[in-house]
Amino acid sequence: MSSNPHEVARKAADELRSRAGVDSFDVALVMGSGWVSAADELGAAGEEFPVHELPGFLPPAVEGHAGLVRAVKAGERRLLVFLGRTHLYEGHGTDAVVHNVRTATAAGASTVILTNAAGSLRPELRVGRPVVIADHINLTARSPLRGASFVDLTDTYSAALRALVRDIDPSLAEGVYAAMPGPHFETPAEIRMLRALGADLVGMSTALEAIAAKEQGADVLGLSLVTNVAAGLSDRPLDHEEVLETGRDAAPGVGRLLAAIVERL
Ligand code: 6GU
Repeated sequence: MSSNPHEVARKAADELRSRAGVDSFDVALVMGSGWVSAADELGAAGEEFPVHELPGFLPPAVEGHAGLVRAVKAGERRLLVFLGRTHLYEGHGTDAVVHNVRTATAAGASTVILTNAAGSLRPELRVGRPVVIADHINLTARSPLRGASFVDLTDTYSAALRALVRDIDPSLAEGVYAAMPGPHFETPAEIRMLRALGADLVGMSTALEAIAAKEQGADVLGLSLVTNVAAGLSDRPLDHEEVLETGRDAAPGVGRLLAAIVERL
């Protein structure tokens, strides 16, 4: 992205609001691998179109990342739902990765819900279950911020939103998400390292978007769907198809959870 990325995000937000016929959005949701069909549970879908029609967005690269943006009305709440995201491993840099969040906050969203597919590092975090992200370890060696933007990441994943989710479903576990650059999965030795570092989940997204959302003053909720057990912790080989399949099976349940969360915001 050549010009100021925040400027491009404001342009994208303006075009989005005008196409959706909405003055301002309240909540943004980013639906990661395995979460896309869960979006259908959120409420009445309004305008929907390929996100790359907006300034600054790239065409999708990976199967299962639909690359659509949808306006949804859920009661009084205006939701902005991204079906798919740009990942760092696509090679377009951090501005491309967080352009969704910057566009959403520029369009008024003060709550950002980030969802993803993750590998589990703990036996209690079972395949097919959503896990509330308590914190992250950003191992991408990148930041979406530039210059003297010393954002406090103490409460990156809002304690209030985490409490709300666990009030809705007290059986949900919480975990620390390790963000890796990908696109390969980890070696068993790297998974042992991540466990030693205090991670419970591993994936290739979310952390940079959460940082960008905090820079804009938004409250962030992170939810991982455990789609597989990480390398060396099970006999099963890892593949992207397994990730998508688990997501499809879990979609109605996690969709109802999201709908319940949005209703109570
Ligand atoms: Cl095991 N690793 C990473 N980096 N991303 C994942 C994953 C594992 N499982 C789902 N996404």
